[in-house]
Amino acid sequence: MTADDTRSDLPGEPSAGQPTVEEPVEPRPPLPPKPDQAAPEPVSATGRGPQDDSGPVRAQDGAYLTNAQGTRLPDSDHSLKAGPRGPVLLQDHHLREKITHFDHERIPERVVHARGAAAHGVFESYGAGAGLSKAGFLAAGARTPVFVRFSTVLGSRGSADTVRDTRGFATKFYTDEGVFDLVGNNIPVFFIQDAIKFPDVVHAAKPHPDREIPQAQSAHDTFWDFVSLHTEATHHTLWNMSDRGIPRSYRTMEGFGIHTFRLVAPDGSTSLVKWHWKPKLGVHSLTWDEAQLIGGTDPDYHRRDLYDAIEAGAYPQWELGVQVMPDTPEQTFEGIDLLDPTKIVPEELAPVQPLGLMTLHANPTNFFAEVEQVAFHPGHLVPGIDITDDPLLSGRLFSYLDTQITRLGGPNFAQIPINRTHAPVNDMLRDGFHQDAVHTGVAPYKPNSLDGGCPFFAGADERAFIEHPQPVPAAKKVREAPASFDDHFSQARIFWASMTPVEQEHIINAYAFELGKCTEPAVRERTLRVLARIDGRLCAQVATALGLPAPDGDAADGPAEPSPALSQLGRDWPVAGRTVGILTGPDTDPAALDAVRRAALAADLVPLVVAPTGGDPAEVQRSFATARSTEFDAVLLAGAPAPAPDATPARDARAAGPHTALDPRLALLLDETWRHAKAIGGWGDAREALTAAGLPSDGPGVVLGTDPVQVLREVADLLAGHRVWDRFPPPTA
Ligand code: HDE
Repeated sequence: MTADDTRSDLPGEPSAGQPTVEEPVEPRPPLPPKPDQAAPEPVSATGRGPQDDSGPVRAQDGAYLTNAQGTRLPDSDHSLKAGPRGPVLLQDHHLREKITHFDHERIPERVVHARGAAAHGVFESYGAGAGLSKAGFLAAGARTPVFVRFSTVLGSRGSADTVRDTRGFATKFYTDEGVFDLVGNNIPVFFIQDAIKFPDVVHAAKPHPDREIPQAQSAHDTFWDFVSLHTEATHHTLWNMSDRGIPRSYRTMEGFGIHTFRLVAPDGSTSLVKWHWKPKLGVHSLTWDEAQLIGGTDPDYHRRDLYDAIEAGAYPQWELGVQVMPDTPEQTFEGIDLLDPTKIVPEELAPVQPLGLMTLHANPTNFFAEVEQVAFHPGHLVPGIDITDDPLLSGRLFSYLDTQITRLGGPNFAQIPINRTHAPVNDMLRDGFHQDAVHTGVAPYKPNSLDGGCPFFAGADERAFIEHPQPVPAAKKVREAPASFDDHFSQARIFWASMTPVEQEHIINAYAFELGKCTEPAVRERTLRVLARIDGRLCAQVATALGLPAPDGDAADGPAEPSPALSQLGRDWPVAGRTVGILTGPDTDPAALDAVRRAALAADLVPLVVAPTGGDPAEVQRSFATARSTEFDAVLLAGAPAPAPDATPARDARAAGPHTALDPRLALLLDETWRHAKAIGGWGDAREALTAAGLPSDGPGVVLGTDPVQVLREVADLLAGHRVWDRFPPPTA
């Protein structure tokens, strides 16, 4: 063998006849961002921005590799050495710059909400809020750029998306009057009523400090120890144990501002409001089993779903709405204390009034620059939107600014491109770490005469933010909560009473799982006593699952009035954006496949063709090696999919019948699709394939026919209800 023969076996070396994949050698400028990925135009305090030809500040520029000072480099692969086999020289300033920068690439992750994904979009106002608030972005026809970050709360940056947890839903509106941040969650109530308890609840929910276990979940002793002792957490914990704790997608999550805010109208009148985001796709969740599978097979599930939908042009949309309550001195509504963040106002008492539509249409161009560095703050307010005295909100107004100073390395994080307001800034704030601005003038103070008195104060007529002069009742300083905050159970009971039987069953299973993971008997028993205050059956069934006696009696006071808006079931939702896996095999009729794909696209569904092996990505999007049922909202068996390779053994005894050798990956996919109560359609030999997989071809949610497009239509009708809920076993009494 010659030396040349050996070279052709090296990794990366093409062998004869194969296409060559080589690093390009001709200098050329970096690729520009795709047109639909443009970040909001930055207008910096330095004045540098899109009006300059220089492009975004500190972006990569020019065709040649340089050091950080812009000096071109001939090599970046070898350290400077005393001879090819000699020691590396300390004088290698290029090596030091490269490694030192790398050493400092990571910034502290967020103390909560570390794991997230985000997108750019636009908010278009209907004008319906113009009479409620003087905020310019709520005026009729106003279009405002937004950036939205979704997140889990407990896990660290690398944790899985589908854990049981609350989700963050934080929106930055780049309005003409300054930035407005609506920093909400997907659950409308919170664990605590006073910010001073936040470190307690977070310490309890985070992994145990000795073992750093478990990651990203509440199923452990310290969490349940805290929430069983601190019963104001009961309502939020119940929401977490419901299907809301495992959303199907960020696109199918509601968002809530939680606290009551005060809107100030152009005429100075005020109202108390609660913010809501309503997803156009409806509110859907995963099943627990799906969430577990995805945690292993695709931990980036939610992040990927958001990214892919936007790339595909299926832009997610939410309507922003408010529940409007009169601003009375008591700040209560129908007996509900509006300053208590553990309480909702049922939508049946105060309907959500739609104010505008948000569309997310562009993915971030750089995850670190945008998603990691974005800094939200409930105190970023604009004229027309003010706070109330909710004690949880007051603490947040302190916390967010404080945490950004550590996380983003100093007080100048508002200058980071993603955080820059689109309104002119003249703030007299100076210097500090990471100061990017070169301020002119000599008098960064007021009053001054040396800079001509600039900048000037604005009045209400010049759109200044002026705090609403809310009267403060004469009172003594106390460390106390009002008596109304003592009610920890009535709304948990409303939530439980509003769930359908299958949703209640999921809640029971969730408590049984979480408490089953607790090892301290006192924690389990105390939690059962809390559950008894919500509902006797809930308590008894969780107790049975744990092998414990249920505490005596249901101590709750009277039946609760359900709020139907709290249930995710029983409604038809749009099917746009839902994924349909089309399972094909060599015998699938291409004409039928083409017709179904077209019909699916016409219905705004996302068809994904799955074939035994991959293929041209335009034709086949998934192979049996990579596809899992969890990716699809429904599946179609396209004729005779996957007659198994001869060598493939039958899955098990159930795989009898014409398809004795049904591909085991297909059999597993069908089994999971069935188990997760998703619609299954098919034509041709689909019935045989189902039988071979051990599934009833006449069961609920199975649509078989001869016309593939008609089958798709019927499957789409089932998708409107999200799942085939009849497949879940009826709850035991
Ligand atoms: Fe947060 N929260 N929070 N929080 N929160 C943070 O700020 C805090 C609370 C929420 O995508 C932190 O920048 C306190 C309620 C979201 O970047 C921190 C209290 C709600 C995000 C912080 C609360 C939220 C955060 C951590 C109790 C729903 C992610 C990193 C008084 C209305 C924002 C950061 C993003 C993030 C403090 C309670 C929502 C430490 C002290 C209630 C969506 O500042």
